[in-house]
Order: sequence, then structure tokens, then C-alpha cells
Amino acid sequence: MHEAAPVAFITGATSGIGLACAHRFAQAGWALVLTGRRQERLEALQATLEKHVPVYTAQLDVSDPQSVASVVAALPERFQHVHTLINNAGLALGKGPAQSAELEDWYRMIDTNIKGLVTVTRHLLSKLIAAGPGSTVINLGSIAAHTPYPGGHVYGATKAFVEQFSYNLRCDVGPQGVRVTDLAPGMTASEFTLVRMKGDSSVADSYYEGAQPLQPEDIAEQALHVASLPPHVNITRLEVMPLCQQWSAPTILRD
Ligand code: NDP
Ligand code: 8X3
Repeated sequence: MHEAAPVAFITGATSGIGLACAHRFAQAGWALVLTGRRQERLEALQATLEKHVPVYTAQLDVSDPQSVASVVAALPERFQHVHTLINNAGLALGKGPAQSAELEDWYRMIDTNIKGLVTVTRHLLSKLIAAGPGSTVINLGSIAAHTPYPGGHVYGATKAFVEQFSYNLRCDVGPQGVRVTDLAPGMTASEFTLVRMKGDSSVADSYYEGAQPLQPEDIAEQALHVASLPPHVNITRLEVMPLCQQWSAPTILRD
């Protein structure tokens, strides 16, 4: 690790878990590269956090490979030595059955949660390896990778990809000193459901009503923990659920 504060590169830092990671890592003294599509939120975040730590922001749609390449190539010298990558940008779209889903929604989930994640990872791998032992890739998976549910279709499948990609990536970069973690939350209060329901806040509100979901800060705390462990310790998968969330027994369809 470099003597200066280590650098964390966060995708989707404008909301929810990514935003909470930005605040938590800043509190712990990390230098930050913060990315997302909403420029005004990035500017506000930079104004707040750069009073405390070095911050570099870049507008980035992870599903645009050219944009990913340009952002990584343009990193200022101070932010070149990326020690921890938090692949957080992601989304679900729609919760209806597969047979009535919009194909465009499926493609966007695949483009963001899979293509975006692997593109950012690939572009940063040499920097993570150069950062030395203890560098870390934290991929935001989900309990949905293991728990199929009606309307989960492509979203759950993208998170199953994230889990398996994390393990396979670790096989290659682990010997180079890079740890890889699939950080898999359950129900977390963020803009996630609002985005999934395409702005219908009534569904989002009722989803969280009467429950005590995880807060983005709960997951950010785990991300910091994973990235701060001694270099020989790699948490390969970390699943976190709110206590109010339960598994269901398999459902039997009857005549
Ligand atoms: P939010 O909707 O609050 O945040 C999602 C973030 O992803 C935003 O900052 C958004 O920024 C960014 N984003 C979305 N699409 C793109 C894109 N194409 N390029 C760059 N950034 C993008 O949701 P969460 O914080 O809850 O979600 C974060 C991650 O956690 C996701 O991967 C999600 O699947 C996962 N997760 C969430 C759970 C939950 O219950 N909330 C549970 C399990 C996993 P912008 O719009 O500015 O680009
Ligand atoms: C989000 C968790 O259970 O809504 O990844 O799919 S869930």
C-alpha cells in the first residue's frame, strides 16, 4: 500500500450503498474516485467530502465501454493507485413475470450489472495488482443470486453472475495479491425499489412499510471492513440480511 491515503474507486456513488461507501471510506481517511451518471450529485458529494480527503469525481455510465476506458485513462496521478474497487453500480428493472417483461429492461440490467461490472474491473485490474497485497475488488452481489422469486428473472441471474465472476476472478488475481469479495445484501433501503418500479414511489414506500430494512450505511460498514482486513484475509462472500427478512419454503402449485 502507498504511504498516502489509499484510493477507493466507487461506481454508483450518487445514491444508496455507493453513496454510503463514499461517506464511510472518507470518514476512514481514504482518497476517493467517485463515479455515477448524475453529475450534479457528484459535484455536491465532492464539495462535501473534499474538505476531509482527496476526492476525484467523474461522470460515468458503466455500460458504456468507451466511457469507462476514458475515465480510467484520465485518472490524475494522485488517484492512479487504486487499492479498492467497489463495483456497486447496478439496478433492477420491473418486477412482473418474465412473460410480460420488457426486453429492453433485461438488456439494461445485463449491460449495467454484468457488462458494466466486468468492463470497469478489467480496466482497473493492472492498477489493483500494482497497488500490492491487500488490494481488493468488492462486487455488489445480492441474496437474489441464491434466492429465486417471482419477477426476479434477469436481475437474480445477473447477481448469480456477479458471485461466480467474483470467485473465478479471485483464482487469477489472488496469486497477484488482489482479494475479491462478493458482498451480497438483502433488503436495503435506497433508491433501488424506486428505480425498479420506474418512479412509482407508492410501491417503494409500501415495500419498506412496517419493516426494518438494512440501511446503506450497514453495507458500507461491511465494505470498509472487507477492504481493511490484513492482506492475507479474503472474505470471499459476505451475505447480510435485515433480521426482518426471512427465507420462504418452496411453494407447491396444486390443481
Ligand atoms: P440505488 O438505486 O440507490 O443506487 C444505485 C447506484 O447505481 C446509483 O448511484 C446509480 O447512479 C448507479 N447506477 C445505475 N446505473 C448505472 C450506470 N449505468 N452507470 C453508472 N452508475 C449507475 O440502489 P442501491 O444502492 O440499493 O444499489 C447498489 C447496488 O447494490 C446495486 O448493484 C444493487 O443491485 C445492489 N443491491 C441492492 C439491494 C437493495 O435492496 N437495495 C440488495 C442487494 C444488492 P446514477 O443513476 O447517478 O448513475
Ligand atoms: C436486491 C435484493 O431481494 O430485492 O438485490 O432482490 S432483492
